[in-house]
Amino acid sequence: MRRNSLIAVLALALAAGAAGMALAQDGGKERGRGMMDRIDANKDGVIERSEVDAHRQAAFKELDKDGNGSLSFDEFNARADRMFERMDRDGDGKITKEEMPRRHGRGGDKG
Ligand SMILES: [Ca+2]
Ligand SMILES: [Ca+2]
Repeated sequence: MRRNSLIAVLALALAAGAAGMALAQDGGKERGRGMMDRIDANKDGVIERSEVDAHRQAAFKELDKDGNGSLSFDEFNARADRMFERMDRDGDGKITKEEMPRRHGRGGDKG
């Protein structure tokens, strides 16, 4: 299942990139806001270090289904599968260019 793990890595890289972009970019306000709402636990409109840490821990905990403090391939992959399903909006099992999350600007192909 080599291809699956590649997809998992790609999907996670994409998600991480998208999240970073949403936070960094003014244009992505809508997306950034959703993200911010999730992280901004006390809803004061400011994201503190502790909130980021808590969010990260919660995200890890959610992935770590058996709670052993580390992620197995299956645990890691479950996340990628969900991400894939979310991206594959028409559910045909393929992600087309149109279904790909938009990257910043045009031709911004860094990373
Ligand atoms: Ca685990
Ligand atoms: Ca599709």
